[in-house]
Amino acid sequence: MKREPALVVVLGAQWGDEGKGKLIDALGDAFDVSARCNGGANAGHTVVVEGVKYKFHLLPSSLLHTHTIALIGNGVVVHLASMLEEAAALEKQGVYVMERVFLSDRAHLVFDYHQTVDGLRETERAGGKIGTTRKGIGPCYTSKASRDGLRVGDIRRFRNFPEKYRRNVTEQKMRFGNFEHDTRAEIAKYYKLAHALEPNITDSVSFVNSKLDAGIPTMVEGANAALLDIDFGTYPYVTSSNCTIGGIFTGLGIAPQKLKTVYGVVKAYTTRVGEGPFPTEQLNDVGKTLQDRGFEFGSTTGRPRRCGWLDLCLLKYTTTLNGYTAICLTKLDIMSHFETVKVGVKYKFCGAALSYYPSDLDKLWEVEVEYIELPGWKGVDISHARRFDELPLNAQLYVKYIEDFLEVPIQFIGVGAARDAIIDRR
Ligand code: 2SA
Ligand code: GDP
Ligand code: MG
Repeated sequence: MKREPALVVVLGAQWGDEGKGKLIDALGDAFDVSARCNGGANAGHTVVVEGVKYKFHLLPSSLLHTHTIALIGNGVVVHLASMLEEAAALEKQGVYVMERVFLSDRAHLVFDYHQTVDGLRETERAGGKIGTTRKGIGPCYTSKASRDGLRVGDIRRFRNFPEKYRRNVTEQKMRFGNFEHDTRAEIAKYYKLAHALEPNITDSVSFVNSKLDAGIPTMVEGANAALLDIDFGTYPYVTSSNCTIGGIFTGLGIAPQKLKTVYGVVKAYTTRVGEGPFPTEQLNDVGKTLQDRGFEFGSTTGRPRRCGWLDLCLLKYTTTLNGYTAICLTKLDIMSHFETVKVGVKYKFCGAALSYYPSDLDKLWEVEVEYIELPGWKGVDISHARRFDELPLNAQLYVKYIEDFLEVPIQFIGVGAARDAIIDRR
């Protein structure tokens, strides 16, 4: 692939699982540094190379490129044991990463008790569950915002760690009851981890900015997606980090002027895992076909993903939020199963068209979606197409319709899970 300008960001444009990992890997060869800025091991990014599947959760998906060094930024929440397990799984597949992974000393630590509390909170919510991944993400960001969190830097300067840790566990138990937790063993575990990970811990602000200032090509890997953003998503059915563009700057400590390219990753249809409103959801054969053909199951939890038609109202909103300079449209091959394909183009509430994306969930649960119907390309295998003009005319029209609606060029089109199953229109 061609060389890119110094700083490129890849962001999820819908409710996640758009295929960010696939694009990140496909572009990865052109970048020397790759950084995560938000979320934690709730993310699940799948990369397929020469028939082998690699899964990334907390570690950046660019790591298959052996020249890449990876940074886990201050905005990320890190469960160290999961990170090491993930690294070990990659090692079993022949990919050695830990010497190339750097952790921000400002990143907050996710502890096992955060994961326990995540589950207990979900049980408490009863009918109002969020459908979290139970990876402790929300409770860890809660600790961060309430200023009780422990950071990666705290294991380095271990002196105050045990006391703070004990206090936090006691507080959680006061709130959630006496759950099982071996505090002493955990503290000992972190003492050992501190030594093992000492070479990986860094001041990430100077780390990333020195690379950028030296013109070293750097990619930021957004995790989760715009409609899961804590501020702009379908709150409270969201994750606990900023998955939109602002999360790049607060999650890494870089200045916005340095950013030239923002790739929005858009799945050719829509999926959502977890609870919450989903206006174009298809609880019928269409949804089932998308789920089966697209193999729509969570990469982290294995949960089935809810499926529906492409929602351009949602995408117009996230285009405004994120300012995509270009789009990667993924899984176009999965759309080869329909006589006609529908695209949501307008939301109506009580008969009137909405001119904005509502924050009010009562509206979002109720909106009526107006669709346009386009001719399909049923039965045509597009997985071998590598140029736009190799796509059937109706598939080209579908792409052009989206491009015209969003007024953003679609520079990449995914036609299969494999690294090379992509049309690069740059
Ligand atoms: P959490 O665990 O607190 O972040 O959950 C809050 C909401 O965010 C959703 N969420 C996700 N949505 C899509 N994909 C995610 N990653 C995995 C994947 C999900 C999986 O790649 O498939 O395996 O289930 C992800 N992570 C968080 C979550 O469903 C809640 O709606
Ligand atoms: P992410 O969270 O955005 O990185 O996406 P996930 O990896 O969770 O889910 C996307 C799934 O679709 C993965 O299994 C990918 O291997 C797969 N995938 C990505 N792009 C394409 C594509 O263009 N076509 C097909 N058929 N699969 C794709
Ligand atoms: Mg995913």
